[in-house]
Amino acid sequence: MATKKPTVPPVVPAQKPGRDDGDSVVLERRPQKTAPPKMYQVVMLNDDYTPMEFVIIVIQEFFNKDRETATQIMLKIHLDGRGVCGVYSRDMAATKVNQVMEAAHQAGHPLQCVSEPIE
Ligand code: TYC
Repeated sequence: MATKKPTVPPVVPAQKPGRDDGDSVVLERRPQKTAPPKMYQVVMLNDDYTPMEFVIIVIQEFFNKDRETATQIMLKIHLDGRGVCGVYSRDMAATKVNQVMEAAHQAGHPLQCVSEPIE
């Protein structure tokens, strides 16, 4: 029975990475592997029924704003229809949305809140 001689893989001559034949160093541009994490803004929406005071307290409590800032954000939402309460990682933004929606639901208010990727 004829056995086939195992073939030897071709030997590629080793090359020092990053050097060409001369003295110069060759820098290779590599595509970036990890993109910076996408950030999400938590946007609160206006409605005709949720009391202003409730919105101010929610913004203070869940977005760590002082009363003055929370009042300004609430008024912006009231006037423009929507306003950004904070910017977070995707998970943290989702948590904030859930916290706000849960608090509004518990209190019987129709307050709505969404998260949106930025850029
Ligand atoms: N428009 C509401 C009112 O007049 C107040 C309000 C502000 C409701 C912001 C929701 O996200 C909101 N009582």
